[in-house]
Formats: sequence, C-alpha cells, structure tokens
Amino acid sequence: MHNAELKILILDDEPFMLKLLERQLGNLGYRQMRSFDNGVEALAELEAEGSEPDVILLDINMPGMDGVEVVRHLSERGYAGGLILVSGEDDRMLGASEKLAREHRLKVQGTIHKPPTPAILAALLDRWLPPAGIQAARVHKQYDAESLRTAIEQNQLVNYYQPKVAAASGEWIGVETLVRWQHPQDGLVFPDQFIQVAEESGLIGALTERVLSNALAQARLWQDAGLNLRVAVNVSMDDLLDLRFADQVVALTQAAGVLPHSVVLEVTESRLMHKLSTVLDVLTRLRLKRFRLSIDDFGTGNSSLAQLRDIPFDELKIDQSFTHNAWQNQRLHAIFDGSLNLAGQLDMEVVAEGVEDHEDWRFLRQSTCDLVQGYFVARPMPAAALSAWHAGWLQRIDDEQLLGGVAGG
Ligand code: G
Ligand code: G
Ligand code: MN
Repeated sequence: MHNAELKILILDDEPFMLKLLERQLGNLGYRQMRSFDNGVEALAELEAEGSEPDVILLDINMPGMDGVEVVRHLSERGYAGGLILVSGEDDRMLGASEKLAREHRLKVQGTIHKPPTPAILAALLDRWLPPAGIQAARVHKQYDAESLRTAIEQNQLVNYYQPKVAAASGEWIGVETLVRWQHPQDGLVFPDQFIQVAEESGLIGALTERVLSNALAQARLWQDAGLNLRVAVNVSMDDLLDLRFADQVVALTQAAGVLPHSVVLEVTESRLMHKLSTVLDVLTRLRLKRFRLSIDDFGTGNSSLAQLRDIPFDELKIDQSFTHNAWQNQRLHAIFDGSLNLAGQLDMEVVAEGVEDHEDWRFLRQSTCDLVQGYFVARPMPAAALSAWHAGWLQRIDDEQLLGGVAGG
C-alpha cells in the first residue's frame, strides 16, 4: 500500500501535538489522517463509520478517557489495524502500555516518546502490515504424543545449529543445537510446537537422547576437521529428574569420541522443579566429569537466582528480552549490566542472546560479555550451511568493520 492511501487516526488531547503529528505525517506523504482530541469521540467515530483506520497513533496520557482505556475498547471491538503508542511519560510507562496492548492481542508497531520526530514516525509506520499478512504468519498447531513418538522413532528430528561468536574477536566459538521436526506433511515444525508435549507425555528423555546423539556425531565431524567448537544442547528439567541421565550423557559422549569440556548443557526450568536433590545430583556429577553447564534464559521466570545459588553453572545466557534494544532502553540496560556483574562475580562466562541488529552488536562489544548469539550473527541452520555462513561472517567482519570502534577490540 502506498503512503498516501494508509488511513491514520491520531488521538491526542493536546492540539499542538495533533498539529505537529499531522504536519510530520503530511511531509512523509501520508494524506488520509483524522485527528481527535478525546477517546470518546474517536471511538464513536469508529462505530459510526464502520471502516477502520489502518493505523492509530494513540497518546497514553489524556484527561477523561486515557490511552489504557482506549486500548481496552479497541481490543473489545476486535480492532485489527496497527497501533503506535505515544507518550510524554517515562519509558517504563510506555513499555508497560505496550505490553498491555500486546496482551490484548493488538498489533503494536512501536512506541514514540514525545516529541515525535519524522525519522521515528517513518520507521514505525513502515512496520505496517496488512491484517491478512499477520493472520497467515504461522499456524500454531500442537502435535500429539503418538505422532511425536513416531517422529522420534523414524528419525524425523533434525538438528539446526546457531553459531555463538566471541564478542571481542568475532571468532566462532561454538553452536547451540536447536531441534526441528522435518514433518512428512507439514514441513519444518518448530520446537515450541512439540517440546511441551514431549515433556508431558514422557517422551522428552527419548527426544533429548536423539538430539544429543546427533549433536555429538556432528561435534565429532567438526573435531576431525580440525574445528574446535563447543556444542550446546538444550536439556529439559524433566531429563534431570532421572538419576541415570548423567551416566547416559557420559556414555554417549565417550562413544562419540568427544571431550566433555566441549559439550555444553543448557538448562531452563520449564516446569516447577520438584525434586531438587535429583537435579542437583545429576548436574553436579556432570560438572565433575567436566561437562559445561549453562543457565538458559536467565532473568525470566524460569531461570532464577535460586538456581544460581544451588547449581554450579559455568555459563549464563542473558535472555533475549534483556539484550535486544538494551542500548536504547535504560531498564533493559540496567538489568543487562546487573546480570553481567553477577556472572562476573560468580566466575561464569556470559552469552548474550537475541543480538538482532548492528546497534545490539555495538552495545555488546562495549560490554564485558564473552559470547554473542542472535540473528545479527546468524539464524539457526542445518550443519551443512555453517561453513558458508562462516566464510560470509569473516567477510562481514571486514566489510562492515564489526570489530572497529571499541578500544582493545
Ligand atoms: O529456535 P527455537 O524456535 O528453536 O527454539 C524454541 C525453544 O525450544 C527454545 O526455548 C529452545 O530452548 C527450545 N529447544 C530447542 N531445541 C530443543 C531441544 O532439543 N530440547 C529442548 N528441551 N528444548 C529445545
Ligand atoms: O534455548 P533458548 O530458549 O534460548 O532458545 C533460543 C531461541 O531464540 C530459539 O528459538 C532461537 O531460534 C531464538 N533466537 C535466536 N537468536 C535470536 C534473535 O536474535 N532474536 C530472537 N527474537 N530470537 C532468537
Ligand atoms: Mn538454549
């Protein structure tokens, strides 16, 4: 759709702000704008007109009906267009409103801290997608235990690998194994559609064993090719409730001819941890055998300080929700730094997940973080694609000067 055709509704109680936004949008080529200085009238107009705007620019802080109420009404009437939140309040208020709007399943294109600038407006409006595009995005089917059992038995699970690189040198240090299901009818199926089923149906042990065996075989191939990579595998808490798990991992690793210190086990608490003694037993023994233990998604509800207190982790992975955009968000920045500090004092290596763009990368390079993982470096990919990725990455380091700009880098 052309800029001129996009229907934009602006809602702000300050006449000056309405004028400013109208002018900036006009300069960007938008022609179909309607302004309102209060929520009641704007919503009445939506009812009356029967045709919805494509995008709503919404001021959070208004007398009378405030932006949070407007968000609720929009959600109730099933508004399917885009939403941009505008506020003079601090970033925390904007962040909280954004979260709320997303909880209401509204399509939030972004937030603007007043005063708006043409560049930010343009960038956020560019994110607009037609409603149909969103709905077609990803069908979220959950699979049943029986078909998953078949998938495991018939070897339909394939490992994808996402590179981790050193923040300081860009050097390729390792990979995280992320399982996919090559489904005979449905194509490539992602783990959020079957891991939980595996955990609830007692299939997770078999699944982890397959993923780990495949990853170890791959690790051996890399080792034989002279590539010194650490290979990480995600381990479910349910795996750790089985006292035999440590011995199984040791046996598989030995059979593959891989050294334990190049195997990383990433642990998240996906469900409530009932039997701490069993988990501690298994993890402590694995650590004694020199496997590397990593606490995954650190800082989210699933990975907590209590785990750090109890379990001898070698590595801490800062969750992507704290990394991406931390360079421009004070709260994320504070949480990120806090996690880094904590890891430093506990002598753990830190991996930052969710490094998505150049700004994130620059931010990471200025921190003391050890390893970087994220779409900016590479998406998860089949093993066969990694060497081409690596060549391209070395080239990008040069071309985009990815190691420049930081003292000592
Ligand atoms: O890329 P991605 O969609 O792969 O992964 C989604 C989630 O699935 C992540 O939280 C990841 O930790 C989890 N996951 C991916 N592979 C495995 C696996 O082999 N075992 C377990 N338990 N979780 C996995
Ligand atoms: O195991 P864990 O929960 O950390 O799984 C990593 C998940 O994060 C996988 O689903 C992987 O595909 C995804 N991921 C990896 N890099 C990025 C990134 O830069 N941004 C986002 N949003 N997700 C990422
Ligand atoms: Mn992980």
